[in-house]
Amino acid sequence: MIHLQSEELLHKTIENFMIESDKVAHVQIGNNLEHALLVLTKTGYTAIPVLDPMYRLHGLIGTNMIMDKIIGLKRIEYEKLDQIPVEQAMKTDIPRLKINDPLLKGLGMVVDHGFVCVENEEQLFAGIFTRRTILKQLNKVIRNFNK
Ligand code: 2BA
Repeated sequence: MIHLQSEELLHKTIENFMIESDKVAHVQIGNNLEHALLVLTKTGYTAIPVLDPMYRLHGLIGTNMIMDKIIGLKRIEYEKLDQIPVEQAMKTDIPRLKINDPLLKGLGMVVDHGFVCVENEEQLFAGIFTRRTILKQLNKVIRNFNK
């Protein structure tokens, strides 16, 4: 029975476990690094998706990428923050999931990534699949297993 429960879980799709796009903090192409740093600081996340107005996913922007862009030879050049658009600092080579991908695929990906962006059939951003979500589910299965 317990084995069956975990089998059922692993055969569910990513759509059942993702954080929906309207609850995901993001920045838009064209926003500058000052705005991105503000969003990251206010939300408390270390990295968030970069989208365009059509909700297509272009990359991820994180505090480390912003700092890397403004570190000069002798000092941190904060005055550059409002001159550089996010697309010049974001990471574009990022893992992606589809809403219909099996949970097991997502599980493998969050071993190396804190979260993975999810796209729908129209290649539009649908949400994110996070390490916390899958750990919560596994925690439930393991606790039931021990009952
Ligand atoms: P981090 O920002 O590095 O956060 C690492 C973990 O710290 C999160 O794991 C979560 O457990 C906790 N955490 C950080 N900030 C939080 C906050 N404001 N509220 C609640 N918990 C917070 P996960 O939840 O597995 O998230 C993994 C990564 O996914 C995060 O890494 C962040 O980059 C991204 N993320 C998660 N939720 C997001 C959201 N609603 N919008 C944008 N990005 C999100």
